[in-house]
Amino acid sequence: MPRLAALSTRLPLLRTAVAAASAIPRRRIVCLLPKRAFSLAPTARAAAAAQALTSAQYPTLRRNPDFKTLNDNDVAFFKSAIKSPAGVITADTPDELEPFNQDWMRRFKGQSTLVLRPSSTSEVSAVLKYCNDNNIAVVPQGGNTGLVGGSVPVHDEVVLSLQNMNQIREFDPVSGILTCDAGCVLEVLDNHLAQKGFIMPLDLGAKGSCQIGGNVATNAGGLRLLRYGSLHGTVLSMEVVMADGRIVECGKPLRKDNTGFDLKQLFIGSEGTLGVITSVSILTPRRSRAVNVAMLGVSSFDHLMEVFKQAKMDLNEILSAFEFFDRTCLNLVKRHIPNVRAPFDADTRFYVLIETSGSNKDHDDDKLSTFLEHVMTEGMVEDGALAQDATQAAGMWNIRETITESLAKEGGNYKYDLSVPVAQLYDVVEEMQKQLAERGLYAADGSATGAVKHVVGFGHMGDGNLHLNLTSTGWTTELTQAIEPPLYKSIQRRGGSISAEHGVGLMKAPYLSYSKSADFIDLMKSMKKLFDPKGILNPYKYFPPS
Ligand code: FAD
Ligand code: 2HG
Ligand code: ZN
Repeated sequence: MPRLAALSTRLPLLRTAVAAASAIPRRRIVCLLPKRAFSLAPTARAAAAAQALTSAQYPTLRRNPDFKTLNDNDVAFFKSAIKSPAGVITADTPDELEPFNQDWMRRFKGQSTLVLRPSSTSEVSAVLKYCNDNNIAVVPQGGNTGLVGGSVPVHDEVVLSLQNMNQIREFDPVSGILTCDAGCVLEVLDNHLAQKGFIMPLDLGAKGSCQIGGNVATNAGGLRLLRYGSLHGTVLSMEVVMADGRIVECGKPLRKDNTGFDLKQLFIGSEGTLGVITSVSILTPRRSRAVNVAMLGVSSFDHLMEVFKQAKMDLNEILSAFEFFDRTCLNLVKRHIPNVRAPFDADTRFYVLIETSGSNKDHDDDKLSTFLEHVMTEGMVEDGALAQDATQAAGMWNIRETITESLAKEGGNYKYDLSVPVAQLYDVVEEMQKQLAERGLYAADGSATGAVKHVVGFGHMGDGNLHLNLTSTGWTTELTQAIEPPLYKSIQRRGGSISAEHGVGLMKAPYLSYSKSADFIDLMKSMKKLFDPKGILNPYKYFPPS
């Protein structure tokens, strides 16, 4: 992979490099990599066994006594309502039950004794009607990759998993509209579309496990949002089962439909609190013919912003990703992920991964060449590399996409996904480092000797979305208190949002007022009452505890 730094040889090199890079196949190759985001080392597994129950971590979240405790008759009903013998998992098989009670971070642990895996919308409807009639609390669950504790029970709620609802219903190659069951795994959908020359408008590191229903329920952002926009724009319609079992079509698979309220928008990002999404129609774009990926090393955040501005100016409509990560992120990936090599040696404070996707290779290569020339001659970039082939491009994406997994391997991991004005993204990280250092909780010299070992920043710079992560030996109330109220106050002061993409779940419910007014929250509660009067859907989450 040619270095971009040596100015004397840069231009000829660059031209060759760009030309060669355009040979990258249309399909992003990360999806060919093994599904690695979900393995944890044996030590982490042992820690999971010792993991405290959520109800013990949050003693004030008492079980709502109005909810029924399951009995044999209830289980018998569910076994009759769900036809597939594998559709009901009970406490008789604790090993099978356990993964549904445990979140991806191994931070939250519920106590459900029943998992239901219906195979059709009518089965979901029968289950919910029964639960509603009998006051049985339910947690809808997709791929269980959520990062805010929303997808697992707090107490003994029944888990309603969409795993067995995984059929692609229809794809129209003229309009690009895909209609599928909510339980379809994102990567499976993307691979299906790739064969037809289309692409899913969203992509996340969790693609091998997360489901489209879960993506819609969390309004997931991810790596392609810069290019294709949010799910609020691309989801055209959905089928939802209400808490009382009614099946409601929210819209039609049409681009334009101005009849009635646009109710689907309410379900996008409702995190299983208003209804269970059973199918989704989504607008999918053509897959780009020419894809280029470059990774650049940058010495300061000011330079990073300059590079971003230049990328928007020079690459404009072909810019499809602008992701950044700091030096510690790269070092952790190198430490924890096998066979990772940075594409160049320069040790810079920040790294940026830039992707372009277009339909005309020569046009894209020219634009990228102009951009790289600008950022190098004007000293914005210290070093960089341009992927020469699909393997190199995958290697670069692999670094960015395995940051989350690397952080998880460090032990306890405090995660914050924040929206702030782009210029302030890294100020939030530095402010946290300073504040924890002043309290003796973090060693600012990088020796990782404090209660908090690392405070890192990375994320979707193009979307103004920072992922602030802290690693420590575990999660404690003291540490949480030292981090969260000051952080959320700072975000409020900056006019930001306490969740850019992961949602509210259990983790951020007490802090919702930092992003939403009291009147707004009241209105949300009224909506909840209307959609789910008995409050059986995903209780204890999303709304501030009263
Ligand atoms: P789950 O985790 O199972 O559920 C999430 C929430 O949605 C829960 O509240 C649940 O009750 C509800 N829910 C699930 N399915 C349904 C349904 N059918 N109907 C109603 N409610 C439902 N997120 C991003 O936004 N951007 C990223 O780039 C990103 N990268 C990630 C990378 C890794 C390695 C990991 C582990 C996670 C990442 N996430 C990211 C977070 C997570 O993957 C997303 O939030 C994802 O959309 C969750 O989908 P899921 O199917 O796993 O849902
Ligand atoms: C990402 O962008 C995900 O990689 C996960 O949203 C972020 O681990 C995190 O904090
Ligand atoms: Zn993200």
